[in-house]
Amino acid sequence: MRAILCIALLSLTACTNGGVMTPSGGGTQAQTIDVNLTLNPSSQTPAGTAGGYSPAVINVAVGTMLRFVNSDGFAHTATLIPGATTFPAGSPYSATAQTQSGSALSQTWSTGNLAPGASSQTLLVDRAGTYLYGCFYHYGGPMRAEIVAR
Ligand SMILES: [Cu+2]
Repeated sequence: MRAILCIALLSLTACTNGGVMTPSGGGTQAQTIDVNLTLNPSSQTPAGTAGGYSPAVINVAVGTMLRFVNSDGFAHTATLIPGATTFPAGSPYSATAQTQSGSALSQTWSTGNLAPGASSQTLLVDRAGTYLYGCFYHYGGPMRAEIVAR
């Protein structure tokens, strides 16, 4: 009985160390996208002009988790533009973007209003593909970016 407990504890320790050392491994550690219209400059991407999020294009592995953190001094959202391969010229959003929804990248999702300093829900990277998203308030800023899941 005592030996079994000891082995269990050793396994837990090994798991924790592995999770910290491996950027995309483990599954519990979410990758973070910084949300900041003030500090993240606009840049050109294959989908059009991005800005307000860092990185502007993030590469993630299927099976990992993503989270948005607002480091700006005012509110933003990060909201999927369903089915888009280039950024639409005008805002694609309705007021529903202001309410948090979704937990999987390939389905409809929005962080809702992210107050200064706030973190979003985690999104499971459930399916390979290119996902464009932006901010309900500052889409034309431009405030939009891209997630590439493989
Ligand atoms: Cu914004």
